Amino acid sequence: PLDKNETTRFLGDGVSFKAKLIGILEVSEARGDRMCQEALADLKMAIRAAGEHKQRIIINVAIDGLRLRDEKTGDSLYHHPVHKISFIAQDMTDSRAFGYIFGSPDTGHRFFGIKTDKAASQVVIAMRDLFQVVFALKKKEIEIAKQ
Ligand code: I3P
Repeated sequence: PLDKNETTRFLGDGVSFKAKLIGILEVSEARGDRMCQEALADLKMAIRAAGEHKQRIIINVAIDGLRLRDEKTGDSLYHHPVHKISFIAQDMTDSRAFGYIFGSPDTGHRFFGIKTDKAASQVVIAMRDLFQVVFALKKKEIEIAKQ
């Protein structure tokens, strides 16, 4: 069922979170928790080895997908429609980190590693809620098209 209040949360810019981009890594599969845990660990090691600060970003969780913006400029860095996000993983060793896989069999799959300002579970839950809203909207669209 399509919940009005739930849907409203995700309109426009949707729900926003402060975060930092740990890094991006090409991965071989669309899903898999082990692979994601390894990707997170590798990305964290790489940024530490480089001695660089992670880029500060804003994550917008919205109907048209996830948008990662540079916190300072507001510039959109990445836009990830929901239907091409295949997996989400919370960092098992860090309550403030998570990542997700974006892509398709044609373009390949990329893992986005993110460090959150507050608990990563807040973002993960918002993404799961969004997926349900988008699914319910799609279902409704199909029902209307059938009439
Ligand atoms: C910082 C500290 C922060 C970390 C920051 C580090 O190191 O580890 O916790 O922010 O990362 O620079 P230091 O204590 O030596 O200053 P996060 O917890 O958000 O990762 P950053 O430089 O990539 O922002």
